[in-house]
Amino acid sequence: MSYLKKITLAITAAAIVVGFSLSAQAKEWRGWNIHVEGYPNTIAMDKFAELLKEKSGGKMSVKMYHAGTLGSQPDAIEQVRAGALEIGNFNLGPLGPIVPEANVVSLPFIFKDTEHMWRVLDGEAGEIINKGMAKFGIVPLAWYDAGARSFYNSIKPITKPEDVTGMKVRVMNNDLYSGMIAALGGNPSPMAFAEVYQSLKTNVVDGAENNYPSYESTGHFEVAKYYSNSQHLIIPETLCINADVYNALSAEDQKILKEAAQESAMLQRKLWKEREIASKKKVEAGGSTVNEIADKSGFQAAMKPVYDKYLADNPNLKSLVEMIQNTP
Ligand code: BDP
Repeated sequence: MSYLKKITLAITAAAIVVGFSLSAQAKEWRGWNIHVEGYPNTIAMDKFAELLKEKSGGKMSVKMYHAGTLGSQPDAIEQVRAGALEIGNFNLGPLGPIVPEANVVSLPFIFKDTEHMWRVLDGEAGEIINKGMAKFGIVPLAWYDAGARSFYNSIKPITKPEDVTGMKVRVMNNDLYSGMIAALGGNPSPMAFAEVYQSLKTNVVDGAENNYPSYESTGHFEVAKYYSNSQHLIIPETLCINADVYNALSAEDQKILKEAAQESAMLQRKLWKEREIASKKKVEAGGSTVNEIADKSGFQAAMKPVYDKYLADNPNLKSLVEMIQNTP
């Protein structure tokens, strides 16, 4: 073989190898997360990215953008739906206004406790919620724990529904939450998560509601000292992917993706339990007053208009509500 021919062959072979590996290597996805460094979700999402790369031999990879650097949650949900972002960790609260089935978890007191929520999500009701999300362009891969949300404010401990009367309370963007505050006689103020600290500090709002880890990680406990354990909402979070991206994957890659997500969720749930305890300790040490509400029946009874409105808007979802209520 002539020298020239050898060179030509070598170049052709190299080009084939380069071309092949370029086409096999998919583009790096982008993942949205609202939480800061060290938060259970942040650690679990980084773990997901690591596992995905490892299990797929580098074929699938995602770069995580934490602390809401890619924008607010309602915007990020739209971006994942549109495929401008591929991955997100979303609370089902802000997803609810888009996906009626997913909104069922935002009915106050629908879950008895977190264990009840897992049983529901692992059963038929969970399937209905999953399918609901897929219809709107989002494929859920695994569930993260977000504990229970309770009220906190800068005025006084809340022990009965009337204590909320007249209070201006920040809620996530979802009519069910505005209805919930209104049903207690308060003034709901829907607002992005990132704006809550300043609004509490400057008394634009009197209070808000969240779980211990978020009350602590955001510093809200520094500016709203009364945390009252109402536990009125137990809302799961989903680690999810854009549906078109998911559907374009091979069955094998979909399996790898789900495995990585499940493993990350197991880690998140373990870290969550630890963080709930640590955050409660931290806010108490920081001067917050935590009170229990032994009898929540007044709060529960006050939620009737919220349920009535949801069922009037979604008559077809009555059976889903009952399915959850009847899940032991
Ligand atoms: C936190 C959720 C986060 C929400 C936030 C909020 O993890 O997704 O954005 O509450 O209240 O508990 O906006």
